Amino acid sequence: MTITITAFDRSPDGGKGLARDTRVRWALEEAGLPYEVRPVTFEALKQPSHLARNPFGQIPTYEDGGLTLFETGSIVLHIAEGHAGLLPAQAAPRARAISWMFAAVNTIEPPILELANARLLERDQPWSRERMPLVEERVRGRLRQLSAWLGDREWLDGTFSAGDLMMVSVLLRLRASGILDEFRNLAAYVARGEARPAYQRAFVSQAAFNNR
Ligand code: GTB
Repeated sequence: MTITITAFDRSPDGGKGLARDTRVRWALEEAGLPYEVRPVTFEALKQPSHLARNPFGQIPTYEDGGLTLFETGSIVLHIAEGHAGLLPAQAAPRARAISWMFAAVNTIEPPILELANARLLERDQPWSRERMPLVEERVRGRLRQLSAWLGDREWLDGTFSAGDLMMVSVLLRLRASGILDEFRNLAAYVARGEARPAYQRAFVSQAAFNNR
């Protein structure tokens, strides 16, 4: 049975890899798994057939035989648990890699999303300019801590793992703001992730999909 994921019929970024199907494509490429992509329009996202896959009416979802999953963290973990290369075999480093996956979505991603919302959705509000430095500083605060941990390590904890895949994916959303480049080791870390052949394949396929 071929794995099927869902993605925006046309991503608002026009194929820059920022929509969250890219991280699932990347995990599938790292694992060497073939997959199909079902496009979903914004209208179809909120229809019963898609809500049965994801109750929140979002992409991406993952289907394999009888199993349907939503939430990128859970999808990437499921892929990583079943295939070599994304999680260490030994119990302790494996548990630490999973901690980094949670850190990516629970600790680093929320202030980055807050910044994206402030810039995209709230910029016309009368309080937007006044609030922006506060929102940006929350992102910098987390990046300072992450940067201090990373130091001159290549990856977050030993070899590349699903923790790095999730963290790089989350940090990529920041690049356009310029804030990522304030942290030289984090910018280099993200570039190392993007240079992986599996990421390159995922990026090219989502771009081709969005420009089909
Ligand atoms: N926590 C969920 C997960 O990790 O799976 C979040 C999923 C999510 O936010 N999905 C978004 C979605 O379906 C797409 S990725 N939104 C439609 C809706 O909620 O109605 C977010 C996204 C979209 C577009 C860009 N872009 O164009 O730059 C970037 C990120």
